Amino acid sequence: MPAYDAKKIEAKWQKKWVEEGIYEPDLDRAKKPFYNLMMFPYPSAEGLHVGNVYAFTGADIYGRMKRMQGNDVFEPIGLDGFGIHSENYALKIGAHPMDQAAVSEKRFYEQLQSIGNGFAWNERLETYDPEYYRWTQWIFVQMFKHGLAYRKKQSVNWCPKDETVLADEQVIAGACERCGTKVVQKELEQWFFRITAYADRLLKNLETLDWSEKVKIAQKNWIGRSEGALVVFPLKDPLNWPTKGKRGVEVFTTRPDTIFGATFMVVSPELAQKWVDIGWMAGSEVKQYIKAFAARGKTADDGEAGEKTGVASGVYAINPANKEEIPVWVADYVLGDVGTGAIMAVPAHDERDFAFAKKHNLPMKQVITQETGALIDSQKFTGMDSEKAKWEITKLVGGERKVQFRLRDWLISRQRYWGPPIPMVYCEGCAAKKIGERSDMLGWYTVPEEELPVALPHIKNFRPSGSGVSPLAAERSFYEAKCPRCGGVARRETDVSDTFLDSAWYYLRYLDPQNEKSALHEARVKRWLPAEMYTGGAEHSVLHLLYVRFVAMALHDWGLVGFEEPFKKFRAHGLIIKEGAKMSKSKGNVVNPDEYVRQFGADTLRMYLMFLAPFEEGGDFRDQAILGVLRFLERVWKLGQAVVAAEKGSGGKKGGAAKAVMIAVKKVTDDIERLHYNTAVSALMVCLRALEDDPSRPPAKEQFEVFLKLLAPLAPHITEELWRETFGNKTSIHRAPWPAYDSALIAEETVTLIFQVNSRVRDVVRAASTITEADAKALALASAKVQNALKGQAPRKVIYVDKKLVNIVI
Ligand code: ANZ
Ligand code: ZN
Repeated sequence: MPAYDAKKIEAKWQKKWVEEGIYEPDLDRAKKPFYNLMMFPYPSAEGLHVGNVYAFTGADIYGRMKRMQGNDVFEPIGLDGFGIHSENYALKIGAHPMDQAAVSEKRFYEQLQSIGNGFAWNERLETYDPEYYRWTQWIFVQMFKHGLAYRKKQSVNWCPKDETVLADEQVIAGACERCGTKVVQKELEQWFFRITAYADRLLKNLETLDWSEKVKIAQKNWIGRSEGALVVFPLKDPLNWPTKGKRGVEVFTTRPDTIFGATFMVVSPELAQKWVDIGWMAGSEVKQYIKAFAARGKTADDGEAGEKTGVASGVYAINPANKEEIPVWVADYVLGDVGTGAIMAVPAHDERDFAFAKKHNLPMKQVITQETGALIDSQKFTGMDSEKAKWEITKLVGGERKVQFRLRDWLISRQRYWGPPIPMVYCEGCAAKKIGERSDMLGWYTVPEEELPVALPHIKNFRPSGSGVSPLAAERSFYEAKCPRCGGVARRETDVSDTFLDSAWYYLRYLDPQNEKSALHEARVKRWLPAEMYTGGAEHSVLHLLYVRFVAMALHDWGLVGFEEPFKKFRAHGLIIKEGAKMSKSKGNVVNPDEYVRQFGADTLRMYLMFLAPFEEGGDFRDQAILGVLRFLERVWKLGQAVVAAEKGSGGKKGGAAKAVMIAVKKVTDDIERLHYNTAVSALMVCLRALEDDPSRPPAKEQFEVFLKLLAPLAPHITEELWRETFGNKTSIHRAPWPAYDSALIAEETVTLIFQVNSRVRDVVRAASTITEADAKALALASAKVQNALKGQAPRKVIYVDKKLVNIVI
């Protein structure tokens, strides 16, 4: 009997699968297209770690079952190799990012190949390929033409270590998402995408999506819709009344019903600066406070808990509801770029205002009862329900109802080297003559589409300069350009775009990566999208997953795609933990999958990883148990040989393990659908034991083949070898039909139990037909519905009718 030689088998089939193209669906004619997308990796290290393998394998198992269930599964792969992750890695090892890309590409693809996924290799793409980023730039051009890309000067998040700006989404608790360095604020002119124009739709569409709940919640909070009112508080004797315009401070509040409790106001340091400039505010204390704020920049704590610093401005306002005079303070817990940058403070009902009032001895006044939510001490509104009072009071004070979002525009420019140059040209001559492609962007022109891509040159000085400009700004041959309008000397934009733009449309390009005429293949996009399944990390909840939706909506509005939402279903995989921490290079707990593949084989590693926990939960990598999985596959191998030997002789026993196999079919099918691969593995282990139970007579071939099919998504190589070589099937097991189960056969195995409380039916459950009286009673008492009906009362008597009924008498 040949021994199980994983290494040999795996190399052989990986090669053969590609030759036979069994994972290449017909993109133009597929009848049952099933796009099984997974987030493509970025080469930010020497290679993939076990956590990455976990994610890819889990996504692949789902796709493999779908393929066997008769779908035309498309499972592409590529590299998100442009951008700061890969650039930082190159910097770290002293390589040039462009040279390193070629090295990483080879290494990553080899690794991805070695884990045996059903990838459509023909469609692979790399975001740094000029043929790819040509179209990334094209999308930028479209954004500009549609008014969704613009420049403005703004205080932006700056990472002093990476020497580049960061989008708000890339700042986690005040620190750089990538390197953990404390982020500071810098005033710079930058490119933005107007994602805020889509805030409402990005929020509303969430309801229609079958996505991981935690991702939807994160997006909802990030978009942060709040309904409230804009209310003007007149100022009393400002130092220098403006002669025109509103003589007051406008605030945004979600609680206009509490206005009678507004005992002071607070303006942000940024707004205070403006007031100082126009002479509404003076005083050295205020100026000093503003100066100190500007010097230290925004911190993670601003607007949150923490020290509530602030100073009185000496200015007073009039509460428009009760005409009382209230002081105006300056404090950094009010954010300059949120709402109007000023608030009415209601310390009795707002936590932050309460903390501030306590610290600075400011008055508090309760205006809503805790018990009934009705107004008190609010003149004619006293007694009114607070929800109703909101809009009545808004009317009284001449306010305006307003919906506000927390979402900011997407900061798209990066002062780095390794990315797609932003395809824009600036002409000073045109700007002086007040012309430009857009009236709000004088002097700015998009690079003509036929001139794309704006190629990223291989330059020597690619390191970030720290001066707030890209290294490309030092390359005359790059930035010198001709004005597309007047032909005069113009300057090319030298910033590159955010990596998240690269990954905001890659799923479209996979469908036709070599297309030289267009970014996307319309007919294929129509056939394959929106994708049936998308799998990836939850850490991208408000980054990639929001941007990719935004870009799809924009493409939809420009008439380029027919859908607004690119992914019907999204599931976030869990993380692989090692020694109590998420696997990462910086923690030094990275496990290299190669050694495991070499020692045990990809099939064993795949199954071991999937056995750890439900896919969406992740698990702890302790390699002791991996041997157990290897033994399991060796037993499968051995049994396979025995089945064939018996076929040649007297034949296997017919139908001996039929029930066990049937139960496995149902369990594995359901478990893979739910991404509970761990229990699918256990079910296969139970099934194997049943198949092995009579060592003298192996199971019938048909039964064993069903078992092999169930195992195929998890262990694609060994099953293919047994299927084709040992059993002599002509075509791949991975295209064989997924087994169906006979529910009648399974039904025999279970019984229906009715649970009653005082003879009223409260619950109906299925249980094993072998259930004992004690277990049935315990099951009944554990039922949530029964518990509800009991309302905490102890049962007086429990009546049991064998395998049919439990009646609890109270
Ligand atoms: C009075 C009030 C009373 C408020 C109360 C809340 C509770 P969301 O829902 O997150 O949008 N606010 C407005 N602009 C602000 C700024 N620039 N910086 C810090 N806080 C600001 O929050 C809206 C509420 O946050 C607003 O409603 C305002 O405080 C505060 F019992 O007004 B509220
Ligand atoms: Zn010009």
